[in-house]
Amino acid sequence: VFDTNGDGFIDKEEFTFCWNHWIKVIVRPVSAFLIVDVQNDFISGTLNISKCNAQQDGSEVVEPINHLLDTVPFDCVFYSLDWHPPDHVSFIDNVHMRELHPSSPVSADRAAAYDTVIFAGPPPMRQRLWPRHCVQDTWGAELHNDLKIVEGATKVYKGTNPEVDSYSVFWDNKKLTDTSLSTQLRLRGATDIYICGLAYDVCVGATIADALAIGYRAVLVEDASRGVDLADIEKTKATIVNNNGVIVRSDEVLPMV
Ligand code: VGL
Ligand code: ZN
Repeated sequence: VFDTNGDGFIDKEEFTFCWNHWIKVIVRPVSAFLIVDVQNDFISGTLNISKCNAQQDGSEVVEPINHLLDTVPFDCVFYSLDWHPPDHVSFIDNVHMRELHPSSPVSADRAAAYDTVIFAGPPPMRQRLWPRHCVQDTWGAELHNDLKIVEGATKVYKGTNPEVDSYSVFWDNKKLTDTSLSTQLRLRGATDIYICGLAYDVCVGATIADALAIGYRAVLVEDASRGVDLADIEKTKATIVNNNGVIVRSDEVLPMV
């Protein structure tokens, strides 16, 4: 990250930048708590993760998240929302709206939810298809009713471009546009991001990968996250650890004394 000119070495300016960053992280940490996509559709609606391969109950994240919000004095709190227009590219029932690339592993007529197709583009774009979910201003897109919404928190909307999906809360999958999250974190001088929510192996995983790539100290709160696929959850964990992220239980995130 700090080899900004990509020559394989950390030169003097790069070292100074790196040092200024890390000394701040160590001496004066500023924490952000990011609650990813705890929305009705993922818990009991059209993309109910309890019906997916891992059969996990998404509603179980609500209690540990509320407990963290009540007990830990995070410097700032963010709630992300998957927020799709009706003609979104990720919806299986929209697959006929756009041309597929000849190399697509499945044709539009045979494609089913959870399959991956390649849209023609240009450029060609791989896309996993999902049941229609989190459509803007519908019940399915609302945050779970029991989730505590703290005062002064910021909501971050993603997946609003009909042509591109957005798993990470930082950027869409093609890195065309960033959400307000990067700006907000920079404005608040955040150094540490605690991430949790749904789905562990999709949006939570993509978000923590980006957070680590940017250079944040990133912590995944495991018991406050639930996912779609057990093998993918294991891959997500390995990626986090291999990139110097931390995985903790919510009872390990202690209020400061
Ligand atoms: C998500 C699938 C499709 C998520 C969003 O929030 O993890 N998963 N869109
Ligand atoms: Zn989505």
